Amino acid sequence: MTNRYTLYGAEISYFTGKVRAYLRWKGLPHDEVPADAQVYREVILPRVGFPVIPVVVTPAGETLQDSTDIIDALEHRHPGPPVYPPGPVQHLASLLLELYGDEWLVIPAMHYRWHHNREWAMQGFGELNAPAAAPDEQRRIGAKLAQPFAQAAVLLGAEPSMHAAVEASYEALLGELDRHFARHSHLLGTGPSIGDFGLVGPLYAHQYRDPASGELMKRLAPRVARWVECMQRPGPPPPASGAFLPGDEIPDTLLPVLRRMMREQMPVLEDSARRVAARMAGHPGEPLPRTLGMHAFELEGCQGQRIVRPYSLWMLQRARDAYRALAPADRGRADALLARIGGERFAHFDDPPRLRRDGLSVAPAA
Ligand SMILES: N[C@@H](CCC(=O)N[C@@H](CS)C(=O)NCC(=O)O)C(=O)O
Repeated sequence: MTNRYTLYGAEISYFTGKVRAYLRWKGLPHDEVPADAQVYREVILPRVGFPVIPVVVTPAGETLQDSTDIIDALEHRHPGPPVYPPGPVQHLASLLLELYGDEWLVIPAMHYRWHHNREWAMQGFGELNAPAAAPDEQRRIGAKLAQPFAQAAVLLGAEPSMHAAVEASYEALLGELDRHFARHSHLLGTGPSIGDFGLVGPLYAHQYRDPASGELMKRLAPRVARWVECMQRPGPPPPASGAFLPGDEIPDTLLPVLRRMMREQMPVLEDSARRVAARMAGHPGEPLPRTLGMHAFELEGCQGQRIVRPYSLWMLQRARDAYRALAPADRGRADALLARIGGERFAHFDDPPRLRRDGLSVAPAA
C-alpha cells in the first residue's frame, strides 16, 4: 500500500488551493491529479456522488470531500504542529478568518474572475476538462462549463450595481493585509493557522493566478502576493515550521481584517440564520436546499442582493462551538477581542438548530 494521498483538484479551483497549501505545509506525501472529464466520471462522481473539487483519497482508499473536513481529518491523523492554534482566542480568530475566506471572499473572487478575467478563465476550464483537445475546442467546452460559475458571481452579490463596492472592499482588504504582512509572515505568527488556509483559497486561484487580478495584487499588495507564494509553494520554509505568537496574542495589524469580517459578513449570517431556522421549523427533519432565496446585504455603503447560503452557517457553527466551549477566563479574553472588532453580534448570535454538513449544503444534525 502506498503512503501517498491523492488530491483531485485544479490550479484554477478556489478550495483546491486551500487543501494544496495545507498538504504542502504539513509535509504530507501526495500527488495532485487534475480533475479532467475522465477523473470526474471515473473517480469523483462514483466516490462523492456529485461533481466537486477538491477531493482527497487517503492511502487506505477513503474519500474525503470538503476542504474543512479534509483538513480536520488530516489534522486528526497527523499530529505535529497544529493548524488550529492552542491559544483559545487565536483559535477563535482563525476560525472566523477561515469562515471569511471560504464564504465571503468568494464575492470578490468570483467578481474579478468573471468580470475581469473571463476569457482566460473559460480557456482554463476547457484546458482542465479536455487537456488533449485543440485550443478552440477547449474554449468551447470551457465556455459551457463556466456558465454556472459566471452566473454564480452575480448571485453571490457581484451584480453590476455592486461592482464598485466589491472592488473598494477588496482593495481595502488587500491594503490591510499588506500592512499586516509587513510585520508578520502569517496571520497569527510565523506559521499558518486554519485562517491562513481559508484566506489562501480565494487569494491564490482567483486573485493571484488569474492574470488581471494577479497584476492588481502584486501592484497594490506585494506582501500579500509573497504570502500567497509562500503558502502555495513547496520548499523553504520547511514543512510544518513556524509558531503562533506567544501569549495567545492577536496582532493589532489583524484587527482591521477582523473588523471588516464582522462588519461585512456577520449581518448576512444573522439573516441567514433567521431564514434557515424558519425553513427548518416549516420542514422538520429535511435537508436544506443549497440556496434559500435571496437577501439584502451591504458593502461599502451600497445595498445589494445575494443568495442565502445555509452552508455558511455550518462554517459559523464551528466558530460558535469554539466560543461557547471557552472557560470563563478565556471567554473574557475572547469577549475583549470581540468588543474591539465589532463582534458583539457574533457573541450574541441567535443560533439556528444544530446543523451537519450534507454535501454542498446542510441538514439538521441527527
Ligand atoms: N465548501 C467546499 C466547496 C467546494 C467547492 O465549492 N468547490 C468548487 C470548486 S473550487 C466546485 O467544485 N464547485 C462545484 C459546484 O459548486 O457545484 C469546500 O470547502 O471544499
